[in-house]
Amino acid sequence: MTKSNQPSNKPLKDTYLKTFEWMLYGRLFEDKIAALYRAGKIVGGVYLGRGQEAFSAALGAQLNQSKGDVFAGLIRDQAGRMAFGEPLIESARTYLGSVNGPMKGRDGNIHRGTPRSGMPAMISHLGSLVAVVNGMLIAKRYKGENHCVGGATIGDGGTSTGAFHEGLNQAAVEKLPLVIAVANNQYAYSTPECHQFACENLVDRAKGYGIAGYSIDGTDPMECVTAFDEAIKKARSGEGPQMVVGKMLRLAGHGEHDDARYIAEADKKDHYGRDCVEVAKTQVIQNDWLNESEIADLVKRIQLEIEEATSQAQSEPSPSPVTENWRPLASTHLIEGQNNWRE
Ligand SMILES: Cc1ncc(C[n+]2csc(CCOP(=O)(O)OP(=O)(O)O)c2C)c(N)n1
Ligand SMILES: [Mg+2]
Repeated sequence: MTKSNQPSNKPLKDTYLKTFEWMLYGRLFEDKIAALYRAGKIVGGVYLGRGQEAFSAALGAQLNQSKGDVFAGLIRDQAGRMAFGEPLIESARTYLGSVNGPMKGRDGNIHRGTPRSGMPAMISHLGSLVAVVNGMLIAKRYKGENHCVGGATIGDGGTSTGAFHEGLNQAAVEKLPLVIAVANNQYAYSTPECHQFACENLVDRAKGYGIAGYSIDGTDPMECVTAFDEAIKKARSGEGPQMVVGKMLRLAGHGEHDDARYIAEADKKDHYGRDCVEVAKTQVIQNDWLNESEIADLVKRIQLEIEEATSQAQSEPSPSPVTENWRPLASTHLIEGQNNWRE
């Protein structure tokens, strides 16, 4: 972290281990999904959060669904979604087009959501989700629910959109409890960061909005846990929006259809090219929180759960082209008196 923004509190072992576990879930589930995609079993696109699990899970794991918090993730946030509370089976059902999934088999990858449990469905138009989270937080404020925090993620490229600017400005003016997590993975598809922004560090923008900013190493899970701990606490206590900028490298293509040959070898060998999951394993061992065989057992247990969830989702039916009404999910029950929306 930059010195002026050094977090004052030490990460709790429990929070770290919870984050580590969700990082593993995210990584191992996406490895399986990528394999199924290459095997032709997934119809939609597949976009991985490889290399960003620490940043994503540290936010999702420290937001609290039962306190009314909100988590709005994007395409690199499998780990964060699971950490926030999305059941593994629902992720599997969405990718595999099961009619039993939250999107009833209509989505195919990452536009899933359960707004009433604090997770708005992802909007692909980058920056737009910030205003959605603002709206959810303003609604909670009107209802007197004053201690909820909204976490929203965005990539380096997404911070250049008008919607991002408008959303951040509104959050700042309204002093909303928004934690905006900017994952600077140095590329927006194939566009490198030197063609994205001219400021030295994206956190410099926080000053312009009049909000708090943190600049952290997104490949360091310990730093991710401590920074989001502090940012969430400050947002919850009424200090207004908090911008956490994490630097890392996207360790995959933009999607699994992209071989990312444009990423320079020098970037891969750089400090930020390291794998946060490997860093986390080293940190848990160094702290004597888990040993290698305990980590191996954890990996095995998670892999087994993933195999069960993906097998179950594959055994479930797709939506029927004949009997499915194909109306928007949010209005289907209003039109037909059915409660098709899960929440
Ligand atoms: C407003 C808008 N413009 C363009 C796109 C197309 N698009 C989808 S992902 C992407 C790259 C995003 O880069 P970044 O924000 O850095 O996120 P990353 O993919 O690196 O996680 C682009 C340009 C979009 N979805 N929305
Ligand atoms: Mg990017």
